[in-house]
Amino acid sequence: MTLRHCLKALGDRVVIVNAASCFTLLAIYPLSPFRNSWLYTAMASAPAGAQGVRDALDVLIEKGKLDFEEDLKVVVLTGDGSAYDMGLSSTSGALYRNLDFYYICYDNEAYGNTGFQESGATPLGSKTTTTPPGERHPIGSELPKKDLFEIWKSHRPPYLATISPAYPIDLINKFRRAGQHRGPKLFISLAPCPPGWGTDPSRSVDLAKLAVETGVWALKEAVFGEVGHTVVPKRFKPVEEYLRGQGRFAHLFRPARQEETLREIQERVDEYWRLHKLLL
Ligand SMILES: Cc1ncc(C[n+]2csc(CCOP(=O)(O)OP(=O)(O)O)c2C)c(N)n1
Repeated sequence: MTLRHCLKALGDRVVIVNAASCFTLLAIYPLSPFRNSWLYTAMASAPAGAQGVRDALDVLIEKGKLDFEEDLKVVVLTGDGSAYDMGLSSTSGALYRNLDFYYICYDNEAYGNTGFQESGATPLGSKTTTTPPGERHPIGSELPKKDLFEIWKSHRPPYLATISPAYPIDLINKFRRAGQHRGPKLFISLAPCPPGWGTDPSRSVDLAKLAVETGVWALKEAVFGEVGHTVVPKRFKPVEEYLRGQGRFAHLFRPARQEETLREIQERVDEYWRLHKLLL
Protein backbone atom coordinates (compact mmCIF):
# COMPACT_ATOMS: atom_id res chain seq x y z
CA MET A 1 0.00 0.00 0.00
CA THR A 2 2.82 2.38 0.86
CA LEU A 3 4.46 1.74 -2.49
CA ARG A 4 1.18 2.31 -4.34
CA HIS A 5 0.65 5.61 -2.50
CA CYS A 6 4.25 6.70 -3.10
CA LEU A 7 4.07 5.93 -6.82
CA LYS A 8 0.78 7.81 -7.10
CA ALA A 9 2.43 10.80 -5.47
CA LEU A 10 5.54 10.57 -7.66
CA GLY A 11 3.75 10.12 -11.00
CA ASP A 12 4.87 8.02 -13.97
CA ARG A 13 8.20 9.63 -14.82
CA VAL A 14 10.22 7.59 -12.36
CA VAL A 15 13.14 5.16 -12.33
CA ILE A 16 13.08 2.85 -9.33
CA VAL A 17 16.45 1.65 -8.08
CA ASN A 18 15.56 -1.32 -5.92
CA ALA A 19 18.00 -2.95 -3.50
CA ALA A 20 17.57 -6.70 -3.01
CA SER A 21 14.59 -7.21 -0.69
CA CYS A 22 11.02 -8.53 -0.69
CA PHE A 23 10.02 -5.89 -3.27
CA THR A 24 12.57 -7.16 -5.78
CA LEU A 25 10.37 -10.26 -6.01
CA LEU A 26 7.64 -8.13 -7.56
CA ALA A 27 9.55 -8.12 -10.84
CA ILE A 28 10.40 -11.37 -12.61
CA TYR A 29 12.73 -10.68 -15.55
CA PRO A 30 11.79 -9.54 -18.16
CA LEU A 31 8.45 -8.53 -16.61
CA SER A 32 7.70 -5.99 -13.93
CA PRO A 33 4.40 -4.81 -12.41
CA PHE A 34 5.65 -1.21 -12.44
CA ARG A 35 4.61 1.33 -15.05
CA ASN A 36 8.01 2.95 -14.75
CA SER A 37 11.56 1.69 -15.22
CA TRP A 38 13.13 -0.49 -12.58
CA LEU A 39 16.75 -1.32 -11.80
CA TYR A 40 17.81 -4.07 -9.41
CA THR A 41 20.95 -3.55 -7.30
CA ALA A 42 22.81 -5.38 -4.57
CA MET A 43 21.67 -4.57 -1.04
CA ALA A 44 24.44 -2.12 -0.25
CA SER A 45 24.51 -0.24 -3.55
CA ALA A 46 21.12 1.29 -4.39
CA PRO A 47 22.27 4.90 -3.74
CA ALA A 48 25.33 4.28 -5.94
CA GLY A 49 23.01 2.89 -8.62
CA ALA A 50 20.85 6.00 -8.26
CA GLN A 51 23.93 8.17 -8.76
CA GLY A 52 24.67 6.36 -12.04
CA VAL A 53 21.12 6.78 -13.31
CA ARG A 54 21.00 10.45 -12.29
CA ASP A 55 24.36 11.13 -13.97
CA ALA A 56 23.24 9.36 -17.17
CA LEU A 57 20.05 11.43 -17.30
CA ASP A 58 22.00 14.64 -16.70
CA VAL A 59 24.47 13.80 -19.49
CA LEU A 60 21.61 13.04 -21.91
CA ILE A 61 19.94 16.34 -21.07
CA GLU A 62 23.20 18.26 -21.41
CA LYS A 63 23.88 16.70 -24.82
CA GLY A 64 20.36 17.57 -25.96
CA LYS A 65 19.41 13.90 -26.32
CA LEU A 66 16.69 14.15 -23.66
CA ASP A 67 14.33 17.11 -23.24
CA PHE A 68 14.39 18.66 -19.80
CA GLU A 69 10.60 18.00 -19.58
CA GLU A 70 11.24 14.30 -20.16
CA ASP A 71 13.54 14.05 -17.15
CA LEU A 72 12.84 11.22 -14.69
CA LYS A 73 12.77 11.17 -10.91
CA VAL A 74 15.33 8.77 -9.49
CA VAL A 75 13.88 6.78 -6.59
CA VAL A 76 15.70 4.32 -4.35
CA LEU A 77 13.44 1.66 -2.87
CA THR A 78 14.81 -0.50 -0.06
CA GLY A 79 13.89 -2.46 3.01
CA ASP A 80 15.26 -1.57 6.42
CA GLY A 81 18.13 -4.07 6.10
CA SER A 82 19.63 -1.98 3.32
CA ALA A 83 18.53 1.38 4.68
CA TYR A 84 19.61 0.95 8.31
CA ASP A 85 22.55 -1.42 7.88
CA MET A 86 24.09 -2.66 4.65
CA GLY A 87 23.51 0.41 2.45
CA LEU A 88 24.33 3.05 5.04
CA SER A 89 27.77 3.84 3.71
CA SER A 90 26.67 4.31 0.09
CA THR A 91 23.71 6.33 1.39
CA SER A 92 26.03 8.60 3.36
CA GLY A 93 28.13 9.09 0.21
CA ALA A 94 25.08 10.05 -1.85
CA LEU A 95 23.96 12.47 0.86
CA TYR A 96 27.42 13.99 1.00
CA ARG A 97 27.33 14.56 -2.78
CA ASN A 98 23.83 16.05 -2.45
CA LEU A 99 22.48 13.60 -5.04
CA ASP A 100 19.08 14.65 -6.35
CA PHE A 101 17.00 11.57 -5.52
CA TYR A 102 14.14 10.17 -3.47
CA TYR A 103 14.81 7.38 -0.99
CA ILE A 104 11.89 5.22 0.15
CA CYS A 105 12.54 2.74 2.94
CA TYR A 106 9.70 0.36 3.80
CA ASP A 107 10.60 -0.55 7.34
CA ASN A 108 9.23 -3.94 8.41
CA GLU A 109 11.82 -3.95 11.19
CA ALA A 110 13.80 -7.02 10.05
CA TYR A 111 15.42 -8.74 7.06
CA GLY A 112 12.08 -10.04 5.78
CA ASN A 113 12.95 -11.73 2.52
CA THR A 114 15.35 -14.22 4.06
CA GLY A 115 13.06 -15.18 6.93
CA PHE A 116 12.89 -12.21 9.32
CA GLN A 117 16.35 -11.85 10.82
CA GLU A 118 17.18 -8.98 13.21
CA SER A 119 18.22 -5.70 11.54
CA GLY A 120 19.25 -2.32 12.94
CA ALA A 121 15.58 -1.38 12.66
CA THR A 122 14.30 -4.23 14.86
CA PRO A 123 12.76 -2.83 18.05
CA LEU A 124 13.58 -3.87 21.57
CA GLY A 125 11.70 -7.03 22.62
CA SER A 126 10.95 -8.31 19.12
CA LYS A 127 11.25 -11.96 18.26
CA THR A 128 13.15 -12.56 15.02
CA THR A 129 14.73 -15.73 13.67
CA THR A 130 18.12 -14.54 14.99
CA THR A 131 16.72 -13.33 18.33
CA PRO A 132 14.42 -16.16 19.41
CA PRO A 133 13.19 -15.62 22.96
CA GLY A 134 14.56 -18.37 25.20
CA GLU A 135 16.03 -19.02 28.60
CA ARG A 136 19.16 -16.90 28.07
CA HIS A 137 17.48 -14.10 26.11
CA PRO A 138 13.85 -14.07 27.28
CA ILE A 139 12.91 -10.74 25.68
CA GLY A 140 14.04 -11.50 22.11
CA SER A 141 15.89 -8.54 20.58
CA GLU A 142 17.88 -6.79 23.29
CA LEU A 143 18.97 -3.82 21.17
CA PRO A 144 16.88 -0.72 20.58
CA LYS A 145 15.99 0.45 17.05
CA LYS A 146 18.46 2.74 15.28
CA ASP A 147 17.23 6.23 14.53
CA LEU A 148 17.59 6.44 10.74
CA PHE A 149 15.80 9.80 10.59
CA GLU A 150 18.47 11.35 12.85
CA ILE A 151 21.31 9.63 10.96
CA TRP A 152 20.05 11.22 7.74
CA LYS A 153 19.37 14.55 9.50
CA SER A 154 22.99 14.84 10.58
CA HIS A 155 23.87 15.10 6.85
CA ARG A 156 21.51 18.13 6.54
CA PRO A 157 19.59 17.02 3.41
CA PRO A 158 16.71 19.22 2.21
CA TYR A 159 13.84 16.88 3.08
CA LEU A 160 13.14 13.96 5.44
CA ALA A 161 9.86 12.37 6.42
CA THR A 162 8.33 9.39 8.12
CA ILE A 163 5.13 8.10 6.54
CA SER A 164 2.52 5.41 7.12
CA PRO A 165 0.19 3.41 4.88
CA ALA A 166 -2.58 4.31 7.35
CA TYR A 167 -2.18 8.05 6.69
CA PRO A 168 -2.25 8.44 2.88
CA ILE A 169 -3.11 12.15 2.86
CA ASP A 170 -0.19 12.93 5.15
CA LEU A 171 1.99 10.84 2.81
CA ILE A 172 0.85 12.59 -0.38
CA ASN A 173 1.29 16.04 1.19
CA LYS A 174 4.83 15.14 2.18
CA PHE A 175 5.76 14.12 -1.37
CA ARG A 176 4.32 17.42 -2.59
CA ARG A 177 6.50 19.38 -0.17
CA ALA A 178 9.58 17.24 -0.90
CA GLY A 179 9.17 17.85 -4.63
CA GLN A 180 10.05 21.51 -4.14
CA HIS A 181 13.64 20.61 -3.26
CA ARG A 182 16.62 19.36 -5.21
CA GLY A 183 18.86 16.94 -3.34
CA PRO A 184 18.26 13.85 -1.20
CA LYS A 185 14.70 13.29 0.02
CA LEU A 186 13.98 10.49 2.51
CA PHE A 187 10.71 8.70 3.24
CA ILE A 188 10.63 5.98 5.90
CA SER A 189 7.39 4.05 6.13
CA LEU A 190 6.55 1.66 8.92
CA ALA A 191 5.51 -1.45 6.99
CA PRO A 192 3.59 -4.20 8.82
CA CYS A 193 4.86 -7.59 7.63
CA PRO A 194 2.24 -10.31 8.34
CA PRO A 195 4.54 -13.37 8.23
CA GLY A 196 7.29 -11.73 10.29
CA TRP A 197 5.06 -9.84 12.70
CA GLY A 198 2.76 -12.84 13.16
CA THR A 199 -0.35 -10.88 12.22
CA ASP A 200 -3.23 -11.29 9.79
CA PRO A 201 -2.81 -9.22 6.59
CA SER A 202 -6.29 -7.75 7.12
CA ARG A 203 -4.95 -6.01 10.27
CA SER A 204 -2.00 -4.27 8.61
CA VAL A 205 -3.58 -0.84 8.24
CA ASP A 206 -5.04 -0.99 11.77
CA LEU A 207 -1.61 -1.90 13.14
CA ALA A 208 0.07 0.93 11.22
CA LYS A 209 -2.57 3.27 12.68
CA LEU A 210 -2.09 1.93 16.22
CA ALA A 211 1.65 2.50 15.88
CA VAL A 212 0.91 6.20 15.38
CA GLU A 213 -1.84 6.39 18.02
CA THR A 214 0.41 4.84 20.67
CA GLY A 215 3.34 7.09 19.74
CA VAL A 216 5.54 4.20 18.62
CA TRP A 217 5.74 5.60 15.06
CA ALA A 218 6.11 9.38 15.00
CA LEU A 219 4.84 11.01 11.80
CA LYS A 220 7.13 13.93 11.09
CA GLU A 221 9.22 15.74 8.54
CA ALA A 222 12.37 17.85 8.56
CA VAL A 223 13.08 20.59 6.04
CA PHE A 224 16.80 21.41 6.12
CA GLY A 225 16.96 19.96 9.63
CA GLU A 226 13.90 21.78 11.04
CA VAL A 227 11.68 19.04 12.50
CA GLY A 228 7.88 19.25 12.63
CA HIS A 229 5.43 16.54 13.67
CA THR A 230 2.56 16.20 11.22
CA VAL A 231 0.22 13.94 13.21
CA VAL A 232 0.19 14.10 17.01
CA PRO A 233 -2.44 12.07 18.88
CA LYS A 234 -4.44 14.14 21.39
CA ARG A 235 -4.10 11.31 23.89
CA PHE A 236 -1.56 8.56 23.39
CA LYS A 237 -2.88 5.02 23.70
CA PRO A 238 -0.79 2.61 25.85
CA VAL A 239 1.97 0.97 23.78
CA GLU A 240 0.71 -2.43 24.95
CA GLU A 241 -2.31 -2.01 22.67
CA TYR A 242 0.07 -2.07 19.71
CA LEU A 243 2.32 -4.87 20.99
CA ARG A 244 -0.47 -7.22 22.06
CA GLY A 245 -1.74 -9.35 19.22
CA GLN A 246 1.54 -9.36 17.31
CA GLY A 247 3.18 -12.78 17.28
CA ARG A 248 6.66 -11.21 17.42
CA PHE A 249 5.87 -9.73 20.87
CA ALA A 250 3.71 -12.61 22.22
CA HIS A 251 6.50 -13.81 24.57
CA LEU A 252 6.31 -10.48 26.42
CA PHE A 253 2.78 -11.44 27.57
CA ARG A 254 2.79 -15.25 27.77
CA PRO A 255 3.41 -17.48 29.70
CA ALA A 256 4.17 -14.58 32.06
CA ARG A 257 4.13 -10.80 31.53
CA GLN A 258 7.68 -9.43 31.22
CA GLU A 259 6.84 -6.25 33.12
CA GLU A 260 10.29 -4.72 33.07
CA THR A 261 10.59 -4.90 29.29
CA LEU A 262 7.03 -3.69 28.71
CA ARG A 263 7.77 -0.73 31.01
CA GLU A 264 11.03 0.01 29.22
CA ILE A 265 9.37 -0.02 25.79
CA GLN A 266 6.67 2.39 27.04
CA GLU A 267 9.27 4.57 28.76
CA ARG A 268 11.34 4.89 25.56
CA VAL A 269 8.26 6.04 23.65
CA ASP A 270 7.34 8.56 26.37
CA GLU A 271 10.90 9.81 26.44
CA TYR A 272 10.80 10.56 22.70
CA TRP A 273 7.64 12.65 22.99
CA ARG A 274 8.85 14.42 26.14
CA LEU A 275 12.07 15.33 24.32
CA HIS A 276 10.00 16.94 21.59
CA LYS A 277 7.84 18.68 24.20
CA LEU A 278 4.69 16.97 22.95
CA LEU A 279 4.09 14.92 26.10
CA LEU A 280 3.86 16.70 29.43
C1 LIG B 1 25.14 -8.76 0.63
C2 LIG B 1 23.92 -9.59 0.69
N1 LIG B 1 23.68 -10.34 1.78
C3 LIG B 1 22.56 -11.08 1.85
C4 LIG B 1 21.67 -11.09 0.81
C5 LIG B 1 20.43 -11.96 0.90
N2 LIG B 1 19.24 -11.14 1.03
C6 LIG B 1 18.42 -10.88 -0.01
S1 LIG B 1 17.10 -9.98 0.43
C7 LIG B 1 17.60 -9.96 2.04
C8 LIG B 1 16.77 -9.30 3.10
C9 LIG B 1 16.64 -7.85 2.90
O1 LIG B 1 16.06 -7.27 4.04
P1 LIG B 1 15.45 -5.81 3.99
O2 LIG B 1 16.38 -4.88 3.34
O3 LIG B 1 15.00 -5.45 5.36
O4 LIG B 1 14.18 -5.96 3.03
P2 LIG B 1 12.94 -6.99 3.18
O5 LIG B 1 13.46 -8.33 2.79
O6 LIG B 1 12.48 -6.94 4.59
O7 LIG B 1 11.94 -6.50 2.19
C10 LIG B 1 18.81 -10.62 2.22
C11 LIG B 1 19.51 -10.78 3.50
C12 LIG B 1 21.95 -10.29 -0.31
N3 LIG B 1 21.11 -10.24 -1.35
N4 LIG B 1 23.08 -9.56 -0.36
